[in-house]
Amino acid sequence: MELDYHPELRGVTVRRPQLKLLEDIPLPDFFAGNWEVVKNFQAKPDDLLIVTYPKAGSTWMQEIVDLISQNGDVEMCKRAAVYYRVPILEFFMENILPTGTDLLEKMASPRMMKTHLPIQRIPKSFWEQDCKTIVVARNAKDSLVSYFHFYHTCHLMPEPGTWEEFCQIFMEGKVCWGSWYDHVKGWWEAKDKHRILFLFYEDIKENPRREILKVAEFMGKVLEEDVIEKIIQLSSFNIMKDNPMVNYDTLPESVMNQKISRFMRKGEVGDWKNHFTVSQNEDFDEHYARQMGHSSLKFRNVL
Ligand code: PPS
Repeated sequence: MELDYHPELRGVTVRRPQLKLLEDIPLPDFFAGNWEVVKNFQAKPDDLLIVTYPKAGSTWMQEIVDLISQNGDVEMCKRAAVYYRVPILEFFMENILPTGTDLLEKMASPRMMKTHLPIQRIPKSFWEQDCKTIVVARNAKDSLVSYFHFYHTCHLMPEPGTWEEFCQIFMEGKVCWGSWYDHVKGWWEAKDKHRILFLFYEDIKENPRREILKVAEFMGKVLEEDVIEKIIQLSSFNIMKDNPMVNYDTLPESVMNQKISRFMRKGEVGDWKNHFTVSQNEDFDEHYARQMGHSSLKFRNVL
């Protein structure tokens, strides 16, 4: 049954956006209305920023950091939908959903927030304030597959086109938030210049305890053993998929049609093998080598 979490959205029709270049980043056109505010956003020294390219596990990390900061208190972490507890900095859909920067203005410190912006478009106050940043990167093929399904489900994304067309626009960086390749390389190169914890989705899947402990240490939190166990459980795919405060069941079907595909879809490593044909995979690998060949950023082999 659909939740009525946003009564203000009853009967509202959401039009799919066009892509619009904001500076050099393709974004849903409606984000343009708040772009200047985002650029001039005033970070505070104790802000914690989560960064991922779309579909790399940002919601997972939002839930992990909130669980850590609330000492694993499950009820506290159900106090609101995840996008209220850890707002999305650049999100803007005037008169339809709450604006990221407005939510952050009203939030008490220490604030936690997420963004999908590439390094060169992060508001400069984050660097001036030397804020801590957690980056999560996910291998390109699984990100692409997840993004394709999400484009279908989420009406705040443009039309996805066919699978072949989507693969093409993904490789060309003509999707929301731009090029996966530039995004991950940009953040990777910045990781030693700022207070950045760089994590991989595949590592969190492999050993959530190890990676959650890295996050807690980075946040300066010491956790009791039973709290660590609780956080591992509560942030697992199986628990999160049934938690309406993180699985986006709070949004009506007009925004997120989860009958098409669940937001918490599979949560696996290597699902791309169920989507790529042999020749698509060859083309993708060739393009990947051209884009990533010179980078020291290596994703684990997910074959
Ligand atoms: S978004 O729309 O960009 O904010 O999406 P994002 O949250 O970054 O990424 C969504 C994908 O992350 C998966 N996910 C998880 N995987 C494993 N464990 C947990 N707990 C978890 N939570 C979210 C989610 O299922 C999406 O991946 P796919 O491959 O589509 O399942």
